Amino acid sequence: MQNVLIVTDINKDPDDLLMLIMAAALHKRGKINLLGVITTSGCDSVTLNRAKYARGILNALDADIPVCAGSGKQYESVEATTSMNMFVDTQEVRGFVKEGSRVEVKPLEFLRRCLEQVDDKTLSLLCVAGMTDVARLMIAERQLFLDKIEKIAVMGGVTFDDKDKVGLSNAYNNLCDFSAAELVKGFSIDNNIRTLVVDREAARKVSVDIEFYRTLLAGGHPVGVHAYNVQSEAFKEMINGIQNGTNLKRHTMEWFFEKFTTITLSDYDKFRNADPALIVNMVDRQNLYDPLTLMALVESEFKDMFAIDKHNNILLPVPKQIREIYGAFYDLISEYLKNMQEQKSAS
Ligand SMILES: [Ca+2]
Repeated sequence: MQNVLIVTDINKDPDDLLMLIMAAALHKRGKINLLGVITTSGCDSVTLNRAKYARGILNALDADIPVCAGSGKQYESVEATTSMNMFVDTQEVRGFVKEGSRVEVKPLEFLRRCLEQVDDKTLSLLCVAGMTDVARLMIAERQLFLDKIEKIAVMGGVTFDDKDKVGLSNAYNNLCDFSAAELVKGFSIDNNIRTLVVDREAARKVSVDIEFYRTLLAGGHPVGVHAYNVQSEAFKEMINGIQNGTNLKRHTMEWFFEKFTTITLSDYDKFRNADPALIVNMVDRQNLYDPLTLMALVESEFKDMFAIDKHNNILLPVPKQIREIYGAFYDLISEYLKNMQEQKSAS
């Protein structure tokens, strides 16, 4: 069985949340053995809140998985620090945080224990967040890491120069801690670790629409309802920012429609004062990012759905069977939540 350890920065965007639901579903179906979850990005109090939140979500999913808060880190860029230290604390999130109060706080100890409990070369590492703790583990427990880790999947991005030398793109997860990302990349290449990198272009090939979230909302499971709310709040906030001019300059209404919908308009100005909820309803193209990276990692289940490019020892999975990927994603998450909700109402 494939043992899986997850590094996530859950909170704010819905894709870490969907990835976590999917991981719990795969774990419950016996497709993977989810060993643990570690939360990174931001100062100590933020990684701790993320950990409690993840633990609360897993509790609500009836998945008793150990969770640990990763090392807090101050980042060089002020902008990065500000955005990473933001923990969106809605009433719903606070409820999950409260439910998930029992988490661990010593990341290196936690990771070491996860590695020690598995057979050699059976552990897969999913990195869908900054890589501070993974880099620290590579340094502190080099041999243990090499003995136990079978492969790594990263949501990020790499570049290749004309000699095929690997560099890092400006993907968010790289920027979170660039030196850690450099170290992880170099270590994986030097030691021939099977490394799968899912980049933005690949992630763009599979997207979800508002219907998916409506299904979760209608299913009534608290985590499904929460996923719906997280995504609509995140979009509403983005639209508010565009309408009030507080977002990045390049984030215009036209940008929003181009990125998140298949709709092209001749005039975007008419949405300048529109109700954000109305615009959210038009979203039909939201990329899968983190869940897609998990699927690329669980090759026993999903390998045939991807085409894999190989460049200087780095594997670049690109969605090939788009409809099948979306179908598997949709079924795993909605069926799992639906079954749980039905069992709950029956008892
Ligand atoms: Ca993430």
